[in-house]
Amino acid sequence: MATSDKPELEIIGAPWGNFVRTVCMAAREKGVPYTQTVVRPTDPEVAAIHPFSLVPCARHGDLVLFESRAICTYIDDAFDGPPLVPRDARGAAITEQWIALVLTTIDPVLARQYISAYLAAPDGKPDSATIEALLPKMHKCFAVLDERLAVSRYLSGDEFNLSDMMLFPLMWFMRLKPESAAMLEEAPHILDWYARVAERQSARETEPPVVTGPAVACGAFG
Ligand SMILES: N[C@@H](CCC(=O)N[C@@H](CS)C(=O)NCC(=O)O)C(=O)O
Repeated sequence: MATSDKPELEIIGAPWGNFVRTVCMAAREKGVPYTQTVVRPTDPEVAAIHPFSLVPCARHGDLVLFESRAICTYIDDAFDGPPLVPRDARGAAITEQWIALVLTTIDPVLARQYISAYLAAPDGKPDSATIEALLPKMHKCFAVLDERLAVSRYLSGDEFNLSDMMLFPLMWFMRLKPESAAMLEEAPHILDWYARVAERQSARETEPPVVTGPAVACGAFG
């Protein structure tokens, strides 16, 4: 490893955070050892790094980073190991296209709005009008992904890459709530892709522990 003389990478955030898991998968796929500091986004340590107090954050030597895409770029470029994104212009652009779509359009609907509605509900039962209002946007996300994965083995083409790592932890959450689980059941190509990715060592080794009740809310987002 080119940076073996450097300190170990530290990833900050709990295993339930979907983008925390993305970064952990990226490190494992790259073959980069890391330690994970399990703290909530509300922890002062996170607030001191991320201007909006979000995880993941990371440290490597004197480098301190926030934002999952930036951390993955660093993991990919600073260490030896298999590339996480294609090195050719065409493959890289297609990969960035899907990463951007997950980060800017799919995650905001499925995680920040839908899953957060469940986590914010004191009894775990969100207001039905809130969920109803989200359903069309959620259907659109599932339709776009299922259509893509019908013609492409992985999100960006024939090979597994960082775009799949961006999406996979989010889809793990989709299995846990009723409306999203029902949409997944009607998305056979997403399901096939999910099964393929779930078999990877990086996915198996980052599977969040199963917990119930408020701990889920604490671990996942708050
Ligand atoms: N754009 C950020 C998003 C990070 C993000 O949304 N993190 C969630 C957990 S996966 C979080 O910290 N949520 C806490 C909150 O919203 O208060 C990234 O890609 O790193």
